[in-house]
Amino acid sequence: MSTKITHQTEGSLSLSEPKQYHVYLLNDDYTSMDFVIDILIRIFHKSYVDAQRIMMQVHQKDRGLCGTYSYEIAETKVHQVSSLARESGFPLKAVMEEA
Ligand code: TYC
Repeated sequence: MSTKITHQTEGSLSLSEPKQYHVYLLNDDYTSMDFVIDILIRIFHKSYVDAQRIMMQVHQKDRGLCGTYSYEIAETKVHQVSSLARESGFPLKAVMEEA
């Protein structure tokens, strides 16, 4: 992802940081806790202890932050969660939101 160059009214250039996106896992009643922990380790590179903590937060509070990334990386993580969940027969979903 390249840094955006915007033109200002004075004609000078300013550099702005590319936007960042939070990726959250959503709770549901059917996905197993072990599968969610596995996703957090494999897709979001969490330790077992952090994965367990994030999974429990989603279970109790309905969503939990998994990481913050550029648009393309966040979108890829959301798709990876969907396809691994679908393959395993779970309805697990991830969503992204501008940070
Ligand atoms: N609520 C699920 C259960 O009781 C566990 C779960 C946790 C599901 C986190 C999704 O993102 C999730 N089996």
